[in-house]
Amino acid sequence: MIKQVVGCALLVVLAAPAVAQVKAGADPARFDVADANKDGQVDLAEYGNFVEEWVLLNDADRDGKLSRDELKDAPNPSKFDTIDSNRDGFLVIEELSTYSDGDFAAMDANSDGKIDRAESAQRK
Ligand SMILES: [Ca+2]
Ligand SMILES: [Ca+2]
Ligand SMILES: [Ca+2]
Repeated sequence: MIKQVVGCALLVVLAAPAVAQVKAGADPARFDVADANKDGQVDLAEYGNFVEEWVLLNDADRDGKLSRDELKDAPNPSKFDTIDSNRDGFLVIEELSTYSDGDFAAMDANSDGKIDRAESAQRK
């Protein structure tokens, strides 16, 4: 519990300046938003930051967790159960990071540690 609170506070501090640049309703598939340094590729750090910002954008009640209700407009609601590894009905950043690391690896077709636009487009 304490770990979650600290993690959440840290996230707010780290991500606050960037959130204003991301449009509300952005989803993790938004390549251009995720590519923070605009080099045409999204590396794992950029992807991780993007996921963290995405959590903040969708966390309407600011409790550091995403409920099913907060994600009702998400593009793939069926993924909720896949990501919610402890089945408590909430997604925390740890669960999303675990999922997004796997997601990233799955998209990185040539395993160079970066996702380019073509690899992103092939995402199912
Ligand atoms: Ca980049
Ligand atoms: Ca929440
Ligand atoms: Ca959970």
